[in-house]
Amino acid sequence: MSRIVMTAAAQMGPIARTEPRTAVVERLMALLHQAAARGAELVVFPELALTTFFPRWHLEDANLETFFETEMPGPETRPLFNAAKRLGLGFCLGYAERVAEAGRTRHFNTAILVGPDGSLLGKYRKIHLPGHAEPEPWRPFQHLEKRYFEVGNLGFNVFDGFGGKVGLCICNDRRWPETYRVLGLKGAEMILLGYNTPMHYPLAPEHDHLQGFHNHLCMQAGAYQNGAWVVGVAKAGKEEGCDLLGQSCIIAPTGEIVAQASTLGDEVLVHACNLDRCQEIRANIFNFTLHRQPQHYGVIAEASRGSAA
Ligand code: CDT
Repeated sequence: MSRIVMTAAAQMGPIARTEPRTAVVERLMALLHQAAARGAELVVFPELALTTFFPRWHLEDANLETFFETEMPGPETRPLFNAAKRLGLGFCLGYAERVAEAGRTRHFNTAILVGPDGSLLGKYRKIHLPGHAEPEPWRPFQHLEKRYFEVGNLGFNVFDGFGGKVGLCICNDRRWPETYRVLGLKGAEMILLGYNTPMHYPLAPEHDHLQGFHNHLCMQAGAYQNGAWVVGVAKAGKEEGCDLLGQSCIIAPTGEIVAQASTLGDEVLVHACNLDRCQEIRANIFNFTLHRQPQHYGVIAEASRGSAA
């Protein structure tokens, strides 16, 4: 019998800076219900799905901290967990995490994987943080992830769930082949990720028209080269004056897009992902055991290489 995971990509339209968490959670629950009505068992939400994409502003401490969650679920997010459990749905949710750890307060850009029974199956803290640490007033908007978050300290991990092996990563991670390869080497059959991708890239505006192409290029390559399903889910649309890419999609292990969003708003895509299809790639063209030549790959993990701009 095939291992089918009915998977929903739950794209979100913009979230206003003033939109309360409770209103956002209502939207997430509406998406959950749509996904359940279409037979989903796993729902993937975007990166930082509970608030507007706040790294676009230089914020002082008191304002900044309002965007972080200190417990998950907390009072505002518990209804989402309860609804998912009632519907028998698992989900992947991105949020800003503030935690007391190693004797200090730490901030991470985090995603969790929750099982259909409400149990926490896995947690990931974003490793590739894009943007800059100091405010750069020349930009039309900031991208201060390097200021607001620490590099994730949990590594790239694969979790048992939904009858298979599920890997997590977040947004900018999807552009790096190392992300998929580490997850692939750990056996990921499905890689879930959310993103907030501005259409305008201030450092190379001549590439703005390629945002959609680069989005699919890297995720399709990651899926194919590692024989894994990839589910990429956007927060899309014009958010506080900033245009964010849509194009949420579900990609088969062959690299083919099998479902894609057609709007920039709240929208659900559902696909029956057969985890056994990973073997079409993993047992053949990318049979890691037979064909990898890691003795020639050492430079990839050398910290001193390529670190200078
Ligand atoms: N959220 C996030 O990681 N966004 C980045 C924007 C890159 S430009 C600073 C992305 O890779 O889509």
